[in-house]
Amino acid sequence: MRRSIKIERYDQPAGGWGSVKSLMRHIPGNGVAFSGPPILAKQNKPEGFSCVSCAWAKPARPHAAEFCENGAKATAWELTSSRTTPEFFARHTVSELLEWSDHDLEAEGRLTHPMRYDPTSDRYVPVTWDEAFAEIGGELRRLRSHDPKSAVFYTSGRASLETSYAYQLMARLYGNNNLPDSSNMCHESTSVGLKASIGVPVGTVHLDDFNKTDAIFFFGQNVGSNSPRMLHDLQEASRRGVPIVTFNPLPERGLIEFVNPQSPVEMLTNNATRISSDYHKVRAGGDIAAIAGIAKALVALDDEAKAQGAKEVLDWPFIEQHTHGALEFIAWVRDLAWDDIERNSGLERQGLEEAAAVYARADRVILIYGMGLTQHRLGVENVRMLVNLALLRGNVGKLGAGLCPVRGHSNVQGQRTVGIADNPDLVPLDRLGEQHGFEPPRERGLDTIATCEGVIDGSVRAFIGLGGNFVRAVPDKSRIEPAWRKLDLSVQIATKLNRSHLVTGKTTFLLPCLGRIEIDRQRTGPQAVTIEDSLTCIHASRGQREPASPHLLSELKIVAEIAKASLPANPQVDWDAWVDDYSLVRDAIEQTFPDDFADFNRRMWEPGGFPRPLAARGRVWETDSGKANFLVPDDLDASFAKDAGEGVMRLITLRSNDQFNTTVYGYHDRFRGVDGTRDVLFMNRKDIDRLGLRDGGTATLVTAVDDGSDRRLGGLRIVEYDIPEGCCGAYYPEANVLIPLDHHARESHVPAAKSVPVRIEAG
Ligand SMILES: Nc1nc2c(c(=O)[nH]1)N[C@H]1C(S)=C(S)[C@@H](COP(=O)(O)OP(=O)(O)OC[C@H]3O[C@@H](n4cnc5c(=O)[nH]c(N)nc54)[C@H](O)[C@@H]3O)O[C@H]1N2
Ligand SMILES: Nc1nc2c(c(=O)[nH]1)N[C@H]1C(S)=C(S)[C@@H](COP(=O)(O)OP(=O)(O)OC[C@H]3O[C@@H](n4cnc5c(=O)[nH]c(N)nc54)[C@H](O)[C@@H]3O)O[C@H]1N2
Ligand SMILES: [Mo]
Repeated sequence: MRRSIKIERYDQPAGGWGSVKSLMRHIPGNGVAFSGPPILAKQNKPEGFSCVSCAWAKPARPHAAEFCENGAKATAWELTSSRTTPEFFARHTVSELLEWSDHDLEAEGRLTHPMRYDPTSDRYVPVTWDEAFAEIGGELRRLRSHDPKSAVFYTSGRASLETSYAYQLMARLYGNNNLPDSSNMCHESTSVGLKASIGVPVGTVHLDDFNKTDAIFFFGQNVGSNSPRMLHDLQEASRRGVPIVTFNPLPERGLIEFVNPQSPVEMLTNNATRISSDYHKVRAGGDIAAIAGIAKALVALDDEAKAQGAKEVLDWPFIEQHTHGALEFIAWVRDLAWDDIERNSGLERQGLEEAAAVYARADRVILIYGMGLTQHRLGVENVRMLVNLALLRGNVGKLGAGLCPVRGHSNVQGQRTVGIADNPDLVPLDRLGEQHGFEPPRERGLDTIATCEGVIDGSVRAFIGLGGNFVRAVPDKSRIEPAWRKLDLSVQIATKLNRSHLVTGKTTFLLPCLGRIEIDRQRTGPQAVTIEDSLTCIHASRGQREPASPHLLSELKIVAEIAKASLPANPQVDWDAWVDDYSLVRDAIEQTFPDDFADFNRRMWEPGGFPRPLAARGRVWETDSGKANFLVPDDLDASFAKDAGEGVMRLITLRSNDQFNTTVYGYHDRFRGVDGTRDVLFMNRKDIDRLGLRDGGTATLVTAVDDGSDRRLGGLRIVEYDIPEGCCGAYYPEANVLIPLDHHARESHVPAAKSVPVRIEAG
């Protein structure tokens, strides 16, 4: 379908009438069975359902409408009245569907029947659930007898704690820790980085801290599109006069100003609240240098204060009592040259000194971050560097202060909490084994990158996907897709059709499941599930809508049936009882993780959720040194583009305001002024001129890596944009073809999606 394209600078606040208009495009008339208010009124409420979009906290005292533009879009997308039926699959071959866009595939609506791929007709054909489970079980049993490590169990971060717990148990009973999940492409740099620095793999901030903070430092997260409900917390902080100091290469509207669409007064007067008080357009990959500059300026302020007999700027009592490695870190910072800091960060000394002055004046600082830090070669070091900054003034384990990684999928953090981890050290395997009567595998499993490598080299034979769009979300499409076709078994548990379902293996099943908004009826009645939000609070969620099709099964039921069909009988795991009554799974979770889940079945109903205990909040450091660690990075530049040579640009892969990961709701990136297309390349005016290109002209991106693969993405319309020189931006997942598989964060293996080295060719 041809769409008319409009590119126009957008300078309205986030929220406001723009969000209402954007929402209306996705509600009635659009094939959406959506009686707006009644269902939305239950969103993120104690007795309602947890939003299927982002993981931001759900307050104990919710607003009348506790949803945002994008949360409402996600709800509408799941509740669509369109259906992807067996008749649809009869009309279209898989080869034909492979030519469809991500948007058009999912826009066909909810999957209704279990389907099996038939290579002879190149079509999906209906299959009964019993046949599907029997065949999947047979194939998994056969593979297990050769090599129990040849199957992989992927999760996208949406499945509930109950399903996730059952799923990790299935993988371990099968005989491996091959549990990659979407966080391997996302906040794994956080899990690795924070664990080494402060002894917990998650953020330390609770919602209440926002009311007490004196300053917020905000790195590489696009709140306006990706966690809009957080804008309420930022707005309240801003109104109290709290400075918000932002580091982001792009002028993201949600980080600039906000009109609360739920406030009639603000809407009528268009009275916007400023969000960022200072905005530093750091170069992609330049955060280590930027933070080093702030730290250097803080050390200088501390020296000055000492010389004048004034109050010290660094929190020395905290540093001495609670940290390790401070002196080495401070010595490293002192030795850095401002020239190097400026060149690597793309920022000027004066701006960094001003940021340091704001930081020094505030007693309690919250440090927020997202993919702009984690998706780099030095993504883990980026996270540690932010911790170093926090530790200099004791901003961990103090009311109103702490680290706040903003998680992606609504339960991605919780999945890790209940054992979805390729690293078995993170799971109490002894207890798990004793509880369920087996000897858990101890060898490290495959993460997302290792899974891709295993698919390419043929050692991975089977892939089970609990949600998500693996093939589309990972790097290096041109290498992954052909290799995928050699898999013996590909099983995709999903709500909507996507590209991963079309890149088939030798045997391929597409199994449709209930979404979280739907009523999940089992033998003991409708079931509730639980999820953990970004701020480590665990909530109940109860489905509200009739299922999209009578043939759907719950995710837990599907996992249980696959487990029963593929594993040897085990009298200590009663899968059927778990499916009948999910509270029994919660009892099992409580038994495996007694500290986190004490009294789980009762506390899940607490308004606002119940927080997991976090040692670092109480300044107990579960690290190697027993202290919070200052860790010195070995490079100021976090990116792969560092040594890529003359003329190489840093490509930032971006989400639009009209997508949730690979789910493309539409073609309108309102905040960046792009309408009708996703095939754009954001460039700085000077780079456009220097390369002899033209605003509105067409360009091809070519990955600047000489490894024998030609990676390119053409047909992009050049859009002049306020982006640092030497950086450019294009949308994910389209740009994933450009990312080499081995370009990932060194320690966490998160693909380095925020500064891909590219050359730009005209045409
Ligand atoms: N509506 C909606 N909500 C979502 C999602 C969605 O796709 N749509 N996705 C969900 C998921 S899974 C996740 S992980 C989160 C993702 O949410 P974010 O963490 O916000 O991820 P991105 O949208 O990739 O944007 C990262 C931001 O980092 C900036 N950036 C890029 N490179 C750098 C850098 O080197 N340094 C700094 N300081 N900044 C940089 C970019 O300009 C951008 O503003 O959102 C979740 N919520
Ligand atoms: N270049 C680049 N690549 C990236 C990123 C980037 O910023 N740049 N971001 C990365 C990040 S942060 C992430 S998290 C990954 C995302 O990777 P994934 O989590 O694998 O992908 P999603 O797009 O979230 O998955 C969407 C699909 O999930 C299915 N689904 C939706 N709801 C449900 C449900 O309730 N149950 C089940 N079973 N299925 C459901 C639907 O079929 C839908 O098509 O992508 C990563 N890839
Ligand atoms: Mo994510």
